[in-house]
Amino acid sequence: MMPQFYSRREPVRYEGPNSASDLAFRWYNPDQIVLGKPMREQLRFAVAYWHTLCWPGTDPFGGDTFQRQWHHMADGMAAARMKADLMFETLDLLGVDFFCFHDLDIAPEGNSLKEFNANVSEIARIFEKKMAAGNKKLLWGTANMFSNRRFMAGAATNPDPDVFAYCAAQVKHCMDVTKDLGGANYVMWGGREGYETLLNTNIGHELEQAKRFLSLVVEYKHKIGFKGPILIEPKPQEPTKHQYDYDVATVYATISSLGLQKDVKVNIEQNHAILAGHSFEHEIALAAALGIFGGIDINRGDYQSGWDTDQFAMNVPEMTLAFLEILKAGGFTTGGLNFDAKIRRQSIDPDDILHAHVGSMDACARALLAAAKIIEDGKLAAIVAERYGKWNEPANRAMLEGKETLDQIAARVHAKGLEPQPRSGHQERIEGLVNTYL
Ligand code: XUL
Ligand code: CO
Repeated sequence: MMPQFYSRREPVRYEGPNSASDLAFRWYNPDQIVLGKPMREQLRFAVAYWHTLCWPGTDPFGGDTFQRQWHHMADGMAAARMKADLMFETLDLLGVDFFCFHDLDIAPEGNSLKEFNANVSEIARIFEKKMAAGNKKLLWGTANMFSNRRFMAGAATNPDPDVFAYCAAQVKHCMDVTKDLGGANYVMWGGREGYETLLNTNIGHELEQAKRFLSLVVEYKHKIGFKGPILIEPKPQEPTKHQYDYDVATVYATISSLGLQKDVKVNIEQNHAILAGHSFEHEIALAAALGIFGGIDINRGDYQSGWDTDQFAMNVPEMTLAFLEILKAGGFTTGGLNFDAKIRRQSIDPDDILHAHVGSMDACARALLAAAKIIEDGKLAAIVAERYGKWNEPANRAMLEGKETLDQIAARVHAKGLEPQPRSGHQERIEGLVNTYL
């Protein structure tokens, strides 16, 4: 039995914006209806196993700052059971409904894939009981195919076909477990699917491998009747110099070239978006426009660092723009909001984990409320609708619908003496308007 980890046993409560408590929700009120749905359904929060329970506070210059008991136990399965207890305790304290994991987060590898699979299944059976008892759900599962040295040159895109085959076996088991646990999605983040130098890389071959692997995964999803989508998580670089699933546009090219838009969507992470030179809201809006929006990994990258700092997201005005795009897209369906975020390595108190999640859940709630106000008010949508309004005129629709050829359009322009009249984009007026909702 582990000694009490957090300083409290009582779940964190909603106490409203004026609460003086050290630890309380001020904005996240799970049952409050926002745009027709309770906040808990609008937000579908998930706690990430890896950052919360697996990362010990290391960085390239220093070791374990957290000194958690389970990182220093000889019996890996006993440590895994301790982490499982703690995950469900964390979910209860935060009032979060979902969690997410990599296979390697939940159980030790042992000495063979067979042993690893058995370990993963054993912990999954523990999850099953705890999920039923606490009404908790799995947002997604995924396979860690980037930590072990066998994956140093990639997983499915490895030059060695033995690694490709090994990955198939590992993903098969992880999909089985995810399905057995009623997972809402299955995620693929291409941890080392990329290259360090083109000099030793056959990029065309590796892209073919990636596509074949994705096709195999989708075929297997249908074979076992896994209902949720496969979510690819784009990232432009880190750990490799260049990752193939660079951003939403690149992933869309892969998905659409295979005709898999119905089965494969994207899980968009804030920090990955900005590493790719985009804003978070850009990636969400693009995915929604392309019909492949799945879910998000909420976190915050540092704008001065060129790497994935995975900080807890706290910036309400910025997050409002992301939630606006999510709400415009109709909100989450199978996907949700996974806290792919880690406390800083100096935040060594166990309760820092709670403060991080509560602070970020409140920030999400405020952003959601502000975005909902923008939508309910309708002023912004009216401005945009008006900006594109002329496309509703039959002659203009005809151009879009392919009813006119280039030379027919040209003839119409000349016959009318058409001279386009520039109109203001009103950017500052709109930015000012958005600020009135915050
Ligand atoms: C890494 C990352 C992963 C995925 C799951 O940058 O975001 O944790 O979310 O593999
Ligand atoms: Co992520």
